[in-house]
Amino acid sequence: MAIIRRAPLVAAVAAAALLALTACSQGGASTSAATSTSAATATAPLPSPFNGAPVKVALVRQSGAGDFFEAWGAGATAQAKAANIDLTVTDARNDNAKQASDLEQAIAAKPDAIIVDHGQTDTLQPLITEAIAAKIPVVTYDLALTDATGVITTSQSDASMAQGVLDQLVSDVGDGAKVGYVSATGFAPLDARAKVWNQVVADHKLDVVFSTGEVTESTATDNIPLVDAALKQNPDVQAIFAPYDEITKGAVQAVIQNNMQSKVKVYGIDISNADLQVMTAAGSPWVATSATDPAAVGAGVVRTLALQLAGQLNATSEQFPAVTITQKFLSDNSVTNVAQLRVAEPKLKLDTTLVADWLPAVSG
Ligand code: SR1
Repeated sequence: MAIIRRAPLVAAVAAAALLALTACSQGGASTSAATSTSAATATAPLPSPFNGAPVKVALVRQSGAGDFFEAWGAGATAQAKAANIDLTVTDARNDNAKQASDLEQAIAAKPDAIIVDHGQTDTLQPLITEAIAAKIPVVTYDLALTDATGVITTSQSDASMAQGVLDQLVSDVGDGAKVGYVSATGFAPLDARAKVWNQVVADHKLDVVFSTGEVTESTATDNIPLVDAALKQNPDVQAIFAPYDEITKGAVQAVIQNNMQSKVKVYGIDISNADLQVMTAAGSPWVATSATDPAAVGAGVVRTLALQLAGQLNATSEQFPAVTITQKFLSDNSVTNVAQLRVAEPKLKLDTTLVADWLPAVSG
């Protein structure tokens, strides 16, 4: 009886998870991750240096693959277009040596500015110092630097993101619960989230029964066997913290294929159309996430640069705020895609953040 009753749920959630994994494992453009953006109307003319020939900006990315990075890139590209920026994008596909070489070439081309999206401190710091010495303005996103002199740094509010979703985890499963952790080290946002995780584990005496995870060019798919093995060794685990949506999707799929979705809750970070399909599928173990709208963040990073070049930025560091979203919130507000989520949570649009009358936020 139990098996017959649960079968449609298993099928529904498994289908959603598999659809999401398929969407993100193909690389390149993904229909489920794609975010359409449109430019809001400026109410003042573009100031210098944007009121002449297009301003040349190099965007040097560690990876553009996966829902978050595709939507972020779409937002950055749309905002650049609206500000008369000619954006040249390189994607190192997680090859850190290639990202360093991309940055070297970008510096040699003497652009008006450079944006560096993610990357490893040791390979990129010397080149960023070189760019600053060459008087090329640099804005970073999600990159830890040992010397940020002259650099504008940006990120999401990673600590509050992790705190928000972990508060939900503790509220759901209680102090002392058996928990699993799926993440990777050496990525600035994941390292920032790990600090909060370690503190919450200590404060609430959580029993961490496994820690695993990796970031690759097929992160969702590659984490399934890791979490699958961890679940088989720790069938009493109650909750998993998997703080990057590609990893979250892998963890969810592993829970489903072990038929453990009624007893293991998954807590993630980030949101996309594909993620929402997984979260809202009947019986899904992914119960909460903390997220920004990645398209709005990509656009916000470009606006940070534009304001800096126009002499209108008053800070050297910007953090984009996130919201914590539960399955219940999605269900109560009938949200099944990012467009509906922006309506239910307008803060995600970031349309009053880092804007000017000549530089409105592009809207999703
Ligand atoms: C590999 S680092 C992945 C994270 O970076 C982005 O900022 C997203 O939030 C994602 O979780």
